[in-house]
Amino acid sequence: MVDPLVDGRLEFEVRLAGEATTRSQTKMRSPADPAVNSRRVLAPKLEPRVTIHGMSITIDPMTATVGAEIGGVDLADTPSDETIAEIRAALLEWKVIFFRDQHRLDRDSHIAFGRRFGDLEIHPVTPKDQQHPEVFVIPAGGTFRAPDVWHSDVTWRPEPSMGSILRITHIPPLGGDTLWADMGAAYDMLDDTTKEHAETLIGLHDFTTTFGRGKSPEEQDAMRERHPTMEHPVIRTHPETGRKTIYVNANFTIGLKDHTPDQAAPILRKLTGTAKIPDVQCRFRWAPGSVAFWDNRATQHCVSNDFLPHKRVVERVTVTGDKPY
Ligand SMILES: O=C(O)CCC(=O)C(=O)O
Ligand SMILES: [Fe+2]
Repeated sequence: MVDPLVDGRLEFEVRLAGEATTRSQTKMRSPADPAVNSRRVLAPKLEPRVTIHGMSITIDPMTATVGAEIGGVDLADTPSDETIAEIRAALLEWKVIFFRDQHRLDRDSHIAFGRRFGDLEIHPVTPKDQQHPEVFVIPAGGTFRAPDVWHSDVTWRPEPSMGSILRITHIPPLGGDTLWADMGAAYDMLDDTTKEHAETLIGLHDFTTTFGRGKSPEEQDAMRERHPTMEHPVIRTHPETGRKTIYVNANFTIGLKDHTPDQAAPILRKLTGTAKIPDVQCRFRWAPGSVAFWDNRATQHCVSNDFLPHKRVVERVTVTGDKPY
């Protein structure tokens, strides 16, 4: 085992007062690099802001593996192709990235920014008359809860989302943080027997159990016809980093192929429960102008409803992805 602190393979050289900071390794490591599948250690944060030479953005990591705040970019200003490439690299490395003070971002520029990363999907529960159908509005308040079951977005699709970009449009006076879990780090924490077993399993992902709640059986049948239950590997390989991640979630994964509900339940409980381990999480406090961009292939997320009954509204654009393998 290589100890990154002992042999000097640090991710970053941390800036001492007044000194420049450089990144000691190339931006993307290949999946063959043993460091990719082991937990990475950052040097103690003497100066939290990491400035990378030759890059137009700043990256301020929040934990050792997941979450970073990005500075130096106005998302409403049509970032250059080079800046978009840097943002994409930061997303792959930190799995969820945050932008502050994006006060000029509106629905049009939110959509335009999202399109720089791929096609945007239209969520089936988006009201038909919405002028910007790519924007999925998620309101909460009173007794109406924000999504507080750990999940990755739209895993019920045949080709689920690559990433989601979220803008807060109504901030509650307190609380309402969102949490993300690094599902690659969660995979690493499994014992070898569980890893080997999980790799043989196929998860069943369903739209109707969440979005059809409270609807009649007939309506639910119609929904399921439009969005049939999907099969995805329980452990997927990230198509860009090669990282293995746990790809079942407590919201949309309703069972396991070739397993009875009783057989599947304890396995799914164990695997989905890994998102709740604090060591793999980061937590974000929203402020006016905050934007979050996460990789749905690498993370799961969950809102804390500790702000209720106050009002909280967010708007999401969702970049399409490819078939998990
Ligand atoms: O409201 C949030 O912070 C996240 C909601 C959510 O699950 C999503 O936007 O996909
Ligand atoms: Fe979500």
